[in-house]
Amino acid sequence: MNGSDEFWMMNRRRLLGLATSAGLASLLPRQALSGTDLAQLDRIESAESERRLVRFPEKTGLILITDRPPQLETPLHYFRQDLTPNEAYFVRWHLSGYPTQVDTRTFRLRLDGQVANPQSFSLDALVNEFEPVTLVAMNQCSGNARSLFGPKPPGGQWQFGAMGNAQWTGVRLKDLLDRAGVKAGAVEVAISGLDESPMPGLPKIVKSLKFDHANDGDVMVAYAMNGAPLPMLNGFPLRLVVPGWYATYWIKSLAHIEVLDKPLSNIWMNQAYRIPDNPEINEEPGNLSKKTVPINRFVTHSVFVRPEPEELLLVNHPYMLEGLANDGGDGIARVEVSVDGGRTWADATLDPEIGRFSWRRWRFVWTPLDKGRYTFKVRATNRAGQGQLTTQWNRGGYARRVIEQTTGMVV
Ligand SMILES: Nc1nc2c(c(=O)[nH]1)N[C@H]1C(S)=C(S)[C@@H](COP(=O)(O)O)O[C@H]1N2
Ligand SMILES: [Mo]
Repeated sequence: MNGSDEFWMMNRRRLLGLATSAGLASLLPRQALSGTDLAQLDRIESAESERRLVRFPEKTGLILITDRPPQLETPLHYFRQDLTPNEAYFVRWHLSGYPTQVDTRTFRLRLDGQVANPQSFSLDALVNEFEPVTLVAMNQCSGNARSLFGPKPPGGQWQFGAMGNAQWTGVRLKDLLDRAGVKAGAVEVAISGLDESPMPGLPKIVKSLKFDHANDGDVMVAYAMNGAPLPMLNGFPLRLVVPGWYATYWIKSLAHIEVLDKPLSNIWMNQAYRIPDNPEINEEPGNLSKKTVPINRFVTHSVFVRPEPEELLLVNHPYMLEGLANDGGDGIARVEVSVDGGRTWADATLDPEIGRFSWRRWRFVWTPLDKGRYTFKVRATNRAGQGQLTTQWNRGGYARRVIEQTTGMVV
C-alpha cells in the first residue's frame, strides 16, 4: 500500500465515521492520539462502518440491521430531542409480506368476535365520529440493545436505537369496543395487520391483550404520529399504541380487531416474545427457565445519548452528558451518573415530564480535570422503586434492564 492509498483509507474511515455521527473523534487529527488510542479508534470506526446507513421510502438515513424484511435502527443523536422525527423513527417488520401501499378510500378496520354489532370502520369514520385523543409514548422493540448481551442471543443485533418517542393521535380502543357492544365472556382482544406471511408454514402475526388492558382507555388506535400520517413503514394508516408495553403489541397497519372468549393460542403468543417468569427477566444460557410468560411492560432502563462511545472530551471544559430513561408508566424518580466506572454516583438533572409513557431525558454537566480514558455509567430508579441490574441475560435478549456504560477520552 502506498502513501496515497493510506491517506484515502484514513479519510474514507473518517467520512464513514462522520456519516454515522461518531462525533468529535472523527474530526480530530489522528496525530493528536497515542498508539493505543489510535488502535481503539480504528476498532470503533470499523464497527461503525459495518453499521451502514440506508434510506428507505419516507425515511432518512437509518442503520441497516436487515433489509428483507426491513429492520432499521435510529442513530443515537436523534435522541437529543423529546420526540423522534417520523423520518428517523426505527422500523421493524417480521415478514417480507409487509404493505407498501394502502387505498385509503376502501380501507376498513374490522372489529368483530364477541360483540353484539360487528363493525367496519372507514378512516373517515375513525377520524370524525370518535373523540380524538393524543398522548406522548415511547415505543421500544423487545430486543432493543440485544447486541450488548453476552453470549449474543439470536435476532436483530440492535444497539440502543430500536426505540423512539412520539406524540400519537387517534381514538381509544375502548370507544371502538363500546360502539361494537362487547358481549359477556370476553377475555382477550386479538389484533392483526395487513402484513401476510410469505412462508407456507408460518401463520400471519396475530397478538392479543387481556380484555381489561385493551379496554383501559389508554390503548389507542393511532392515525397520526407527531402530527402527521404514519409513515408506511411505521404502520400507515393505523397502528395500535399500547403505552408502556413492548412493541410486539403495537400492531402496525392494523386491520382487524377480534374480541375473544378464550385466550389466543398461536406461535406469536406461545413461542415468540416470551420471557423467563422472574422479576429480573434473567436466566442462564446453560440453565434456561422452564416457566416463561409473554413479554409485557417496559422495565426501568436508562441510556447515554452522549458521549457516544470513545468520543473525545476536552480537559477543563464543562461537558454535558445526556441521555434518557424510561419505565413502564410509574414514572422515573431518579437518574444517577458515574464518571468513574461505577465507584461513585451523582444525581443527574431530569427534564420536565411530558407524559407517563414518554421517556424522560436527563443531563449531567461534568468538567474533566484530568486527561485519560473514562468509563461512564448511568442507572435509573422508577417511582415504584424498580432500579437497574448489574447482570442480566435471557435467550431472546429481551427487556434489557442492565446498567449501561459508555466511554470517553479526555484530551
Ligand atoms: N403488523 C405488524 N405490526 C408490528 C410488527 C410486525 O411485524 N407486523 N412488528 C412489531 C415489532 S416486533 C416492533 S419492534 C414494532 C416496530 O415498530 P416500528 O417499525 O413502527 O418502529 O412493530 C410491531 N408491530
Ligand atoms: Mo420488536
